[in-house]
Amino acid sequence: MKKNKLFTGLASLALVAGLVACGGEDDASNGADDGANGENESDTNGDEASEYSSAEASYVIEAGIGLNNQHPQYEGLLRFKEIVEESTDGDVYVETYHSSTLGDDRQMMEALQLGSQEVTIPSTAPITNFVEEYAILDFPFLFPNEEVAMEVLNGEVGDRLLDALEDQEMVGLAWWENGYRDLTNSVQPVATAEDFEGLTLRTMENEVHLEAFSELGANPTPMAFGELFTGMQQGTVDGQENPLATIYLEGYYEVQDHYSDTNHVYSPFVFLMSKQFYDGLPDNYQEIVRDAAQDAGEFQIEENRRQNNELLDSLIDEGMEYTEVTDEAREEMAEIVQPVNDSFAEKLDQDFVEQFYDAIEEAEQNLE
Ligand code: TK8
Repeated sequence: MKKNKLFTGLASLALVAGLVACGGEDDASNGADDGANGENESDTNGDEASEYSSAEASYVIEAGIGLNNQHPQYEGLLRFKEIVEESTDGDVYVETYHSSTLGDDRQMMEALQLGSQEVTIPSTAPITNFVEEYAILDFPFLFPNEEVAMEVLNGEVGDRLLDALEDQEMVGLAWWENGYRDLTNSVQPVATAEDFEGLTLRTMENEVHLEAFSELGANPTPMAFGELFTGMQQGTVDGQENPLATIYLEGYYEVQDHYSDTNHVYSPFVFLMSKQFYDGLPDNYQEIVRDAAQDAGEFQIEENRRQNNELLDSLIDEGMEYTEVTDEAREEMAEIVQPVNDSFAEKLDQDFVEQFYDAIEEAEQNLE
């Protein structure tokens, strides 16, 4: 990725300033108790405290995410806002919206294409509806760990995936991280592949996920993230799968009984900007938003991993029953869904698939 030294320097200065300014803000680790859906109601969408204002800015970025304001993704977005506003002395202003108020991942991407919204940070799964190569990221049990995943995404194949977004009127500025996905449900403890049988599970809007969960014997139902809490509450679905931080911070323990650390698929986020908007920015501002997305992403990834690793006890405290999934059980699940991976891999560009698998192998060796 191209980097301009001057602006990288500016961005990291702003980052330090941001760290200081940030102290004492929302405490994400215990915020989930604040609202029925894990939200902190006192926080107004679009209007986060800032010394700058949209009225004085030449460019206003409307940035929306699906998760609530307790999630590290929102903290990362606030970091992006700080860096961009400080680096441009308020000439680029960022309005931040959480909890799907601007729409769900897919709708927000469509708004980016139209140029009616400037930024969103979706999970990659719904991107397959725009660029089919993204399907490879949804293959269950593909990446052995988060470090390998990030090494691959930040390398050549990852760049190739980001570049492919331009034909879809979007610019991919950086990889962020959602994390390994785990299962929750209200019917039965799930410890092995057999336990998926008959469960109605909400999945993201993605063919690989639909087929993989069918293969495991579940009844997958694609549903927008914003409808999920109500879907579980009303019993439209028995369960869902998301990383631990989401499960806890969105308050799913209020409507779900069982949690299993299936770790069945690694889920990246990608920081997207409307191409129309990006192309209209002067070169130095393009550098600033690019570096800010990258730097804020590094912070987001660190915070996200910390919470994904630490929140299990809190989830149990809230009354969820934890079922441990053994490596052996994961291997059995992986074997069952392998034909799904293989059949999707056949449909994709073969050079790309090969390049992708090679990159995983190489990253594993480098990180050994
Ligand atoms: C939030 C989504 C969410 C994803 C999902 O907009 O839909 O389950 O995991 O994080 O991107």
